[in-house]
Amino acid sequence: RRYGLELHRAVDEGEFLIFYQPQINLMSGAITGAEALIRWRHPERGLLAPAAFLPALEGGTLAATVGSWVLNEACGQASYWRRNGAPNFRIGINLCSAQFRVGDLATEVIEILDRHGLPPEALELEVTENIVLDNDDIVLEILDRLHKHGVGIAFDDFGTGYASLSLLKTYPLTRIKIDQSFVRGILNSKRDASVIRAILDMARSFDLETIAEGIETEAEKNYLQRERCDEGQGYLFGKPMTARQFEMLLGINV
Ligand code: G
Ligand code: G
Ligand code: MN
Ligand code: NA
Repeated sequence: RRYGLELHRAVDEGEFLIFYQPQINLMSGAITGAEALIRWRHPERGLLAPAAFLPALEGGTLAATVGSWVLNEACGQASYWRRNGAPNFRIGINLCSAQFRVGDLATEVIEILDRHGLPPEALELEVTENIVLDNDDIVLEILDRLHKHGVGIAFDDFGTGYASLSLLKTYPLTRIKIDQSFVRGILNSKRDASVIRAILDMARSFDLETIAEGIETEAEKNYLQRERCDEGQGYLFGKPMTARQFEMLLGINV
């Protein structure tokens, strides 16, 4: 199904919203932050996940417009939570290729941080291999600037691409997000367990933080904890949820 025209209306009418999925320190169990995940409250079709509409945005300036909205909205929310009971809260925000090609992303991000009084270390931008390979030079320049400013840069879906290793030495990364496909196999597949161990070893030697995605069971959590993965994200800790639901999880009364 194609949503081209409807997406313009969705932007104009404010039909997008953000869900938040908790990220947990695997040693202490404390919530360290959340990943912001966009949803579309479609007037007839109900709540849509990104897979149903993000592909239709690909490449267009509309993708950059929606991306800017997410940045501003999620940074505002994070700043609010930091001022109301979660002082160390960190927000993870996914970027898309179009955002690197339209306007000046680094300046925009810095302005958004200033606007909300959010310190740069409270923001972690998530980039995938696709983004990096699409636009190389510009992407590197923008990420370098943001990294120097103090913003975190996470390599999303790590391990699923082709060029992960060479990108690690080139890009100013601060964290690796281990893809959930490896976590899924942890307990049954020696190979997946080996992949996870290799990624964690490598992350340590590059001085990068780590987070494992898609943790669904206590056993998966325990395994990753033993392997000294820093953080975890997944249904075991919480599904993506509304800001109101997330506030209850944080235990803040607002
Ligand atoms: O929960 P989930 O179905 O929300 O997310 C599906 C995919 O959509 C993930 O790969 C995620 O990276 C992507 N995604 C979710 N929100 C955003 C967003 O705001 N911007 C971009 N570029 N991708 C997003
Ligand atoms: O940006 P990214 O592709 O990593 O977005 C995370 C995606 O993974 C979202 O679609 C989110 O809903 C999904 N997700 C998060 N935790 C879990 C989990 O524990 N199990 C499964 N199957 N999916 C998850
Ligand atoms: Mn992500
Ligand atoms: Na991911």
